[in-house]
Amino acid sequence: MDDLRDKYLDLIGTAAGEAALEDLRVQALGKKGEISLQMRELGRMSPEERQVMGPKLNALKDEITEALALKKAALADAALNERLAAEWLDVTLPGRLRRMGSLHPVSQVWEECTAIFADMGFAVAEGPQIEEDWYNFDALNIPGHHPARAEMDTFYMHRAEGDNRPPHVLRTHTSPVQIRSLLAQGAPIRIVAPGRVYRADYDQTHTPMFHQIEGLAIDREISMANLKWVLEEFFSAYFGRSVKTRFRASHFPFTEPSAEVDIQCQWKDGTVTVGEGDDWLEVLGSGMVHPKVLTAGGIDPAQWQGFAFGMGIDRIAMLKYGIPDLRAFFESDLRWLRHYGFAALDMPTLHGGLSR
Ligand code: 2NL
Repeated sequence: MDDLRDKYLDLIGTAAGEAALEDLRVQALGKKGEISLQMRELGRMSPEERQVMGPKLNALKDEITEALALKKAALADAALNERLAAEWLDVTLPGRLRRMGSLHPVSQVWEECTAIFADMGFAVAEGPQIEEDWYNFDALNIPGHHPARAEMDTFYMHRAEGDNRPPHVLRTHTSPVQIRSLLAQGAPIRIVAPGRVYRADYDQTHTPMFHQIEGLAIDREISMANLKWVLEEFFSAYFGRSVKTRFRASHFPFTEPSAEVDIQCQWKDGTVTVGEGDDWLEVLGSGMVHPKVLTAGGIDPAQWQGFAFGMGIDRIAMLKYGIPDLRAFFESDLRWLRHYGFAALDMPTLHGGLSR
């Protein structure tokens, strides 16, 4: 009996895992286990013998049962410790730094502009970049023979040979968006149309693709005075200080009367600062919408009138952030973008500065 005890305690002590333990339990205490068989023998013993062997066998059974339970707990403990060691993780380590992307400066200025006009009640309108020439020219009182068509260096999308319909063009301004809005929703209307526009021109101040924001307000009694207020309000909000404006008589086919608008500025050490000094910088064209344009937009000029303006987004971005060369905007050079501080969530501070 002591042999049996030593044998099982030994085997349990060195068992490698739960499956081996279970085998041992069956081997010792299962229906046909060694100890169970011996207990069955008790029936054939004399009462005296049984009185000695019975308690001994029961004690042995209890001892092995407990040894099995203890070993099982020890194995589970060891397994847990092994997992804890293997899956160790330092949650206090700093994260891996990743450089964040950010909006392109032109996109930032685009959104600033639309937000300022939105505060004044202008909705944002968008439209196709490939236009029918009627929307880009005719509707804006620029007929086929008009020199403005040639002056605008238009990109034409040629039709197949023998297809004599008028050509599509890359829009040269966002005015066609406003014609489409007029035709779709009528008057009264207050919209701005920001977007990409195209003209075949390339030098330090011109790229074949650039960005424009146009504005349009049509109602019963809209006047140039409303135009002046809206623009002065816009420039003050955009440059973060009050900015004087100067309206100079001009000419556009789509407005009558027309005015070019200058903003107050100062040149010093080859850079320009907006909102101080007594120099002027031209930034915008504007006027009262021509009656023929209203008619093309399905609006009765005897009932309605209003103003329109057009402004280069890239140009006012250059002014605000002191960027001298327009071409760099569209070269996607990350060193240039970082140099001008256009990091994510990090709007550059106001200084205005454009090298002469
Ligand atoms: C410029 C001139 C201008 C407009 C754009 C416009 C649009 C409609 C009707 C009438 Cl639907 N006018 N747009 C008016 C005046 C000037 O832009 O030099 N922009 C940079």
